[in-house]
Amino acid sequence: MNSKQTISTRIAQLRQTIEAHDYSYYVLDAPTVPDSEYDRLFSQLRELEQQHPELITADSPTQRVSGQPLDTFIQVQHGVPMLSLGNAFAEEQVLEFAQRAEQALGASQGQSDLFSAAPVSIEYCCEPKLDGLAVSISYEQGVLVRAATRGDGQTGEDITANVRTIRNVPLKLQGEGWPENLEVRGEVYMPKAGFELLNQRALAADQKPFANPRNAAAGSLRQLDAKISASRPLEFCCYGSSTEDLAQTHAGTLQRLREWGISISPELKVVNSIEGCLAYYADIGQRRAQLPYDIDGVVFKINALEQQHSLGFRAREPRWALAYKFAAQEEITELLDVEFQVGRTGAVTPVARLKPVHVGGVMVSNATLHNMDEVARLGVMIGDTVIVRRAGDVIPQITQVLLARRPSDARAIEAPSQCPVCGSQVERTQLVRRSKNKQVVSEGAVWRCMGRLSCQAQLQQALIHFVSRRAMDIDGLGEKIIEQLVTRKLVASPADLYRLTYEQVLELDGFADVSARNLLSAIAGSKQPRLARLIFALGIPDVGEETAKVLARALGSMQRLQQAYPQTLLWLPEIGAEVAHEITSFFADNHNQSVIAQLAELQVQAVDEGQTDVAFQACATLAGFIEQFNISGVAHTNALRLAQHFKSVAALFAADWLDLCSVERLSKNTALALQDFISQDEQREHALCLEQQLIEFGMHWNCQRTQMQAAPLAGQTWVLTGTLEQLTREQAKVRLEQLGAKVAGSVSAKTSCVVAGASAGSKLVRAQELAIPVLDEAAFIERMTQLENR
Ligand code: 5U1
Repeated sequence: MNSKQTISTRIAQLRQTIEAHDYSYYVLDAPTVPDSEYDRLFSQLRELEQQHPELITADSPTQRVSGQPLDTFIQVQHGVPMLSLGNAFAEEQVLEFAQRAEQALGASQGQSDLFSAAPVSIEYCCEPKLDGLAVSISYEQGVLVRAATRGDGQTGEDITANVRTIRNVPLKLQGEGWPENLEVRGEVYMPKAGFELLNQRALAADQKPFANPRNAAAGSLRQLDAKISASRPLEFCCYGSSTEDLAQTHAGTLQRLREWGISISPELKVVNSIEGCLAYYADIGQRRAQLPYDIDGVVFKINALEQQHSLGFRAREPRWALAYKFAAQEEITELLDVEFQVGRTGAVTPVARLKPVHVGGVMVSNATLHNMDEVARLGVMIGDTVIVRRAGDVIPQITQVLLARRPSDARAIEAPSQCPVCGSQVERTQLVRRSKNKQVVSEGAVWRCMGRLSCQAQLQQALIHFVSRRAMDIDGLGEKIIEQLVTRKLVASPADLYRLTYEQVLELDGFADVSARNLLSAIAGSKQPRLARLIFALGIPDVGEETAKVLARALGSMQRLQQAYPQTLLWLPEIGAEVAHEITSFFADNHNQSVIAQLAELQVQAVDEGQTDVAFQACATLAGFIEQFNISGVAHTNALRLAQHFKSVAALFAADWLDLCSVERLSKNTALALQDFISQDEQREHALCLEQQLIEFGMHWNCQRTQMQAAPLAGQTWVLTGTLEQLTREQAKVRLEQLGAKVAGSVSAKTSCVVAGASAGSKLVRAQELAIPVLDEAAFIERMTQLENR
């Protein structure tokens, strides 16, 4: 064998191996090699092909994206028309469909007397109806040659270049026995997780997100530049073939297609009665929210092809198939008005008042608009015709505005300048984050009523939160009672609860002697909570139960928490710049200070006041502290040198020029920048105060840097999902573990963060349901690098 032959053989082997891995991964859903091994094979093939371009063939796995962008799509004629399906929306229609089929098949078998003949037995094949775009894909001699949209069923558009980029569509058929010409049909769709990521990226890049996965799939597939399709998480699911005689049943046909590498639905089920079909519908309907893709119903097909042939078609719909649709989850309605609701922390939230409409069987007249950023993103105005969507139990949402139907008198939605409940000023919140060691302040999406507890809405919600089970746990103080206390002006802050008298409670609706005494004793019994509960009960924005626990365990007292500088809080686990800012702003507020003072006067005091947990006191390092000053030339390495040299902030600020010059390997320019910095009284005072506070709070410099480095993610649990492209799973896991995180296999409420690679599925969906932070691979790598360089 000459070397050319050897290379050509090696290329063929590599292609075959990659195709086999693709088959296991995409069709069997059972990966056979780790991503790293797959990537290695792929790179080898690409390299060999680059060295020998004459050996490149169109069906090589490296050639999914090729060619120049098109000017327009070419029209193609479907050899066999692409049919549509009859729809059913109610059980009776399904039963009628089965009855018609039974009768027709009975008649064709010569059973003219329906009462004496044995019933015709019909097997049905049940499949989910994916909410995507119908396409046809043709193979000649096992090689993908053409793909087309459904179009009007007779003529579609040539989207071959785009469909080639879909990773689970084989460019070459696997196995044996496929016909010379094979045409498969199915749905191209975008999995929910991929859709979410795509939209997150669009939002981050200030681009308009897609309204739903179907629109995203359609927009991604009909791209003149196939490179754009290639960058989108599209998948294909085959539901049939126009090629005859592949098997005797529909399920058998799909099974053969699967053996040739074509992806079919894993939810396929053959049942032997129409009741079986109805049970399938109920089962899938229940699991619908958990499926990794959107479906709008299920499809029942008579399984035996012979029976299908004998039933034939009516107009352009087969008599042997039926789509049983779920009640629509999206409807069109009108946005009548927008009202603003005030929450516990004063957040003023826009709520859409809609012309009532049935969505998925439920009458909807309100929808959430989240915040003013969402209003701007949707570009919605009062009077607009909008699409409202309900998914599962979540609050209905407006997903799209039908701009073409905008009336001339549509009104803009504006955040109120005064609170709709108390009339106080409404201010836009600020977002504080750190970037390159600098504090960056930008405008937030939330508008807040500044009335605090003088606002009835905030007071009522604050009290409901204060007494709740996970806060002060005061039994018997339900929402209705709180409403009475507020409207009768018996309570103006949580502290007032502890001042209620027997006579006052007795006068409330529904109270008598015993119940009044019970309530007062429940209130009195709550006076000594644990510190974490008391902190949580205060309702500090962004401070949930977990953050309250961290604050309590690290600082040990309400007084320390009130005095803490934001820079001090930043050293604590899981507290970022924004939360630190919220905490310090909360305690800077006179009103809040007064409530806390009153609670203390009323002897509402934590039982564990003064107790700190060393494990929770993050090890502040002097080097990290110096790095935060953001002095020109003083990044990680020089900060370490300065820390080793001076050993305290006080010593650093007392340094003179000669001292600075004696720091090992510090450039003159850096020494000059440092001299300038430490000579500023304001900086010195601030730094010394911070140092003193950190030491006072027990977070002094005597921790080793290694300890500090070992645990920036200590206590956190991360989950890796989907395909990572730049790192292997193992590499990602090792990096996380080195930073102190645990890596788990499933997502739960305890998960700290999810890293979602390409084609991430149910874990990503679960994370989104639980509002757990999700990073894509690029953001993950950036975060790891940041933490590793701390
Ligand atoms: N799952 C599935 N979707 N779907 C759509 N099967 C299916 N079959 C179809 C269509 C239009 O048509 C065949 C019955 C021809």
